[in-house]
Amino acid sequence: MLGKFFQKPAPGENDRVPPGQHLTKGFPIMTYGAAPQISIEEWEFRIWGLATPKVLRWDDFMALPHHEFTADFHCVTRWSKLDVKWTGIKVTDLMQLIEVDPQAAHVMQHCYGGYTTNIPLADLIKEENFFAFQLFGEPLPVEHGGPLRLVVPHLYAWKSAKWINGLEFLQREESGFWERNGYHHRGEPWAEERYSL
Ligand SMILES: Nc1nc2c(c(=O)[nH]1)N[C@H]1C(S)=C(S)[C@@H](COP(=O)(O)O)O[C@H]1N2
Ligand SMILES: [Mo]
Repeated sequence: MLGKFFQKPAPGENDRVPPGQHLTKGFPIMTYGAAPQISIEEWEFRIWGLATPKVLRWDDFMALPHHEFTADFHCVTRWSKLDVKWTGIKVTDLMQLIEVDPQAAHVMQHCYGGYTTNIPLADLIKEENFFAFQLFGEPLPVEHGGPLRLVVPHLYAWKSAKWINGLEFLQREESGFWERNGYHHRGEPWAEERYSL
């Protein structure tokens, strides 16, 4: 018999939960180290590596079109949260402002606080990826990456850098923080790309 507290997924939700994941209604905070506090006045976003170097201030970034996004969120520690509501800026819109060398095939995401995570360029520039500055209609809380974080819905959430402050374009893949510590290089939840062997 099913226990009283067993949360049976609603019809249609089951097929949205990748293998080995369970649903959570809350939104856990997963941060390695302390959350950095950055004011909008001091905030900067840098482009470097195999791209024309550029520094964007908060107002430059916010001048890009704003959109609402609903996305599922999958942490490699086995929780998933469906239908997270964000407001943000499409990665593809940011890409219009920057000039990338045709040799670039990988990207390192850099953050305030020193966290890094690598991503193939093709996985970064998907139409559904965005830089979020609101969560459920409120300014993005600091602990969830405010003032601005990346969200890459099709990969495990360690690829969604909180407090992101730069993109370094690379020819070859390099390892970010968790990838150096054994996490998978790509991290596709439907293929359970959790750890590297
Ligand atoms: N800068 C930074 N970004 C980060 C992390 C981090 O520790 N530092 N943790 C990652 C991991 S493992 C996950 S699951 C998600 C968690 O996002 P949340 O804390 O908003 O749930 O952020 C990712 N982005
Ligand atoms: Mo995570």
